[in-house]
Amino acid sequence: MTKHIKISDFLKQHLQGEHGVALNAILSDVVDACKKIAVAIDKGAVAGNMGSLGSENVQGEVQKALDVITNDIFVEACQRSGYVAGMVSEELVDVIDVADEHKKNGDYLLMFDPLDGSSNVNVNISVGTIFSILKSASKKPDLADYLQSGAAQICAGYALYGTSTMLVFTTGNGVNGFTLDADSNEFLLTHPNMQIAKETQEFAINMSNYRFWREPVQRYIDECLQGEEGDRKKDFNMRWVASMVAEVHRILVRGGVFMYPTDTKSRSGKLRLMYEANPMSFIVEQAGGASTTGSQRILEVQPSGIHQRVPVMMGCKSEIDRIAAYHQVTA
Ligand code: AHM
Ligand code: MG
Repeated sequence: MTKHIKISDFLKQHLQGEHGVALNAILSDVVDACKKIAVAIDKGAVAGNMGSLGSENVQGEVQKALDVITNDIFVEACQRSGYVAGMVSEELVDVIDVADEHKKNGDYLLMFDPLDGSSNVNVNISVGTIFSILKSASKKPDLADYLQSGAAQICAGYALYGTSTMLVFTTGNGVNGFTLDADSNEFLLTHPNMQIAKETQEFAINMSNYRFWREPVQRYIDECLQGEEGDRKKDFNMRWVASMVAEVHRILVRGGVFMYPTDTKSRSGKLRLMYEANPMSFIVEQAGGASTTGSQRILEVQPSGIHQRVPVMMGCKSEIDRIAAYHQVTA
């Protein structure tokens, strides 16, 4: 059997330079958090994790929904290193201050979505965790310190809780994927230097929103659907998992594009810039792909709020360039 490198050894070997020590510590905590989240998800209904907030189980104990459980796991694990000055979670309206006992000299910011695709939980389909690390200008960050464009990220990654649990991340030097080995409970490097295929015949979009999309998106999808007989002269396949992590992972492994564009129902798009679109865009670009709002590279969007939404189109570079060009035509 191939001997795979443990993630802890990989971090020691590969994280050097200005952020090396801090990133090693923060990522080690992220690894720990994702392992714990994998266990919580895996237990599912057996642990009573599927209930909604406020409901009671048969013992009269209040059940906690998995999105709250996973948020608490992530915050608890990731404040320990002493390098994190503050966090932002999809689950919490305000920024999260690091507990006093963990406050040291941290000046890094951690943005995360602890359970992406959470509507999949009750039907036992893949979900994920997404994270992004920024450097703060201050050890006591205020809102302005958080509002950095995605180009400033020093690390981004996701965990995918699928048929196996994987952790994929970049620090701006390529993308590497690790699979959780159930025997040793270690993440092992199984997908070194992940690259997005230069050509594709697969797209992922929620087709039920077709009538709400803008013309450039309808045009792109229409052409894909015309297949061999249309201008594209090739047939396209479609996938929709309803979990961005699973869609992006599929694109890293076998190519494609993922789209959650703006539409007349949600004029800013559905997905969140700082802990969904930005980290995934950083990974996709580092794997040779591209990412756009339609009119702008996502990593260059200047955020105005920590929970800001943004239209998202990412994946195979030649397809994303085509989609951006269609937006130019109608701009
Ligand atoms: P969530 O963070 O509340 O789970 O929402 C984000 C998810 C993405 O993972 C996924 O791409 C999208 O919402 C699915 O949306 P839809 O309900 O239109 O299928
Ligand atoms: Mg999400």
